[in-house]
Amino acid sequence: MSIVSKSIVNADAEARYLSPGELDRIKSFVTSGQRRLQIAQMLTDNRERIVKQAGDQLFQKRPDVVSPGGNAYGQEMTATCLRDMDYYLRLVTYGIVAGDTTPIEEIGIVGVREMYKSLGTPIDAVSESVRAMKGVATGMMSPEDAAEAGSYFDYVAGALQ
Ligand SMILES: CCC1=C(C)/C(=C/C2=NC(=C\c3[nH]c(/C=C4\NC(=O)[C@H](C)[C@H]4CC)c(C)c3CCC(=O)O)/C(CCC(=O)O)=C2C)NC1=O
Repeated sequence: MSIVSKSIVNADAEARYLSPGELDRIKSFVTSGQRRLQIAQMLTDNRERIVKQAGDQLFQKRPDVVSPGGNAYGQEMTATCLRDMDYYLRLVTYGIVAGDTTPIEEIGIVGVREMYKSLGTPIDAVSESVRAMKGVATGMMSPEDAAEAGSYFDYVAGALQ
């Protein structure tokens, strides 16, 4: 849910008008809208490059995951690993557009620990891959955009630790 829908649901549950604090938060959401959409667009346009470069960094840092016996060993598994990274980059763009981590949480965080455990995927390495994507992606942005986008990568990386 975006901050707008969330504020309305909360206010209506108490049959009240939006509070000054809620209106303030909605105002900053609206005024940052153009910038957030541009960031999401930029990440979307550069998704292949971001995933590829961050994947290379991950496999250099964690050669175990692509070595025999590793969870991402072999062409097919490595491709699946990169696909998961692309999933998380996509979810980060959802969060940036919504101005809220709830869509990321609902689609990609709830239950994911158990899932990766059952697959034998080292979740700390998935978290590392998200940090690597943050580095590559924010390196292509202004400091202001990097701070905005970075917080969503941090949210995912933190949730996967
Ligand atoms: C959008 C929400 C969403 C997520 C997050 C998601 C993840 C997801 N990753 C999977 C597998 C996998 N995920 C990985 C990923 C990795 N292995 C490693 O060692 C690396 C650390 C890491 C890459 C960074 C691998 C290798 C598999 C295949 C494991 C297997 O089949 O044994 C699977 C099992 C089914 C499949 O292979 O597609 C799911 C459901 N699916 C979703 O719909």
